[in-house]
Amino acid sequence: MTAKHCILIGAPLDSGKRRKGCLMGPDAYRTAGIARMIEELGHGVEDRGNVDPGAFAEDPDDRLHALDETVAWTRALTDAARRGAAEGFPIFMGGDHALSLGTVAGVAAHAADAGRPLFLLWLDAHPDYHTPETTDSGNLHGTPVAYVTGRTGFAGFPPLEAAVPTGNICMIGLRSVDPAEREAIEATDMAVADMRSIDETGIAAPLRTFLERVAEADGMLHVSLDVDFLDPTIAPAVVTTVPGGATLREAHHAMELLHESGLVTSLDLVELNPFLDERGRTASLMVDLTASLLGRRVFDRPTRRSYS
Ligand code: 6HN
Ligand code: MN
Ligand code: MN
Ligand code: MN
Repeated sequence: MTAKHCILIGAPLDSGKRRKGCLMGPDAYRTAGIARMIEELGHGVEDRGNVDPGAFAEDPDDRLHALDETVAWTRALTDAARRGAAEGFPIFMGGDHALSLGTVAGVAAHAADAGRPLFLLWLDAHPDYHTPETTDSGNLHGTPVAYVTGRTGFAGFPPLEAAVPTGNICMIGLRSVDPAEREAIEATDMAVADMRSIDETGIAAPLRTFLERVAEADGMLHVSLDVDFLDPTIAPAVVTTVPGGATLREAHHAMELLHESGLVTSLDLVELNPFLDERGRTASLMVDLTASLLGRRVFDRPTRRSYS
């Protein structure tokens, strides 16, 4: 296994929706031992602390929730991600999914600097493909994929340095798609494996197909892992729970295939709301999944710690 230089970047962004708690995510991952786990797997690890979004205007509470705050985070995270991707393997500890407006934009800018295509694997119950114009909820955590693919409607957001082509995106785990998102997705060449198709083929088939394409293109690969990709019975600490999600083994299997591929170059851990957790089990599960992605094998797994 090639050792990575992992760079932990905290993104306590909580502006992408109304219900609070994701701001505690980075410290929950630290408490669950993410740095120690990475070291134990033989990688280097450096915790850069939390990103600061700088100044922003107070939310006037109009149709889009906390727009100015999310714009400020997008700017700050784009910079942090661009630098992090140039220096190692960044792991963005969220924070809600609005953080991916910045992390994916920054990683895409780095890939363009490096002259390599960026691919994006979206592991989520939701496609997060709304624009600020199509969202019904006004919650910007439902918009990052639209932003990073260069869709219009993002007035006020920083212009993208490099867009991710929709053909370089694979979404796995979908089971809650709004009508406007469905229509927009169907007009693209995005690869989509919803839970129905995972029932039919298993989770490995669509992932292997996608990874082959990334390898052929010598691409960089950003993985965005939303807690609600997982079934809420194993991962309760998230606001947007949707029944019928990935099982423990499906999720680990996906991470194991990602590790084996050697293709992943950056990772988002998003939507963890520690306020809703049960004895840290969701935070610990997200750390365990990250361990599988970084090379922990079934035979090497430690006996479960304190959560039941
Ligand atoms: N997430 N489609 C819904 C909305 O409000 O736009 C849910 C978004 C969920 C966001 O998964 O990060
Ligand atoms: Mn508001
Ligand atoms: Mn999401
Ligand atoms: Mn989601």
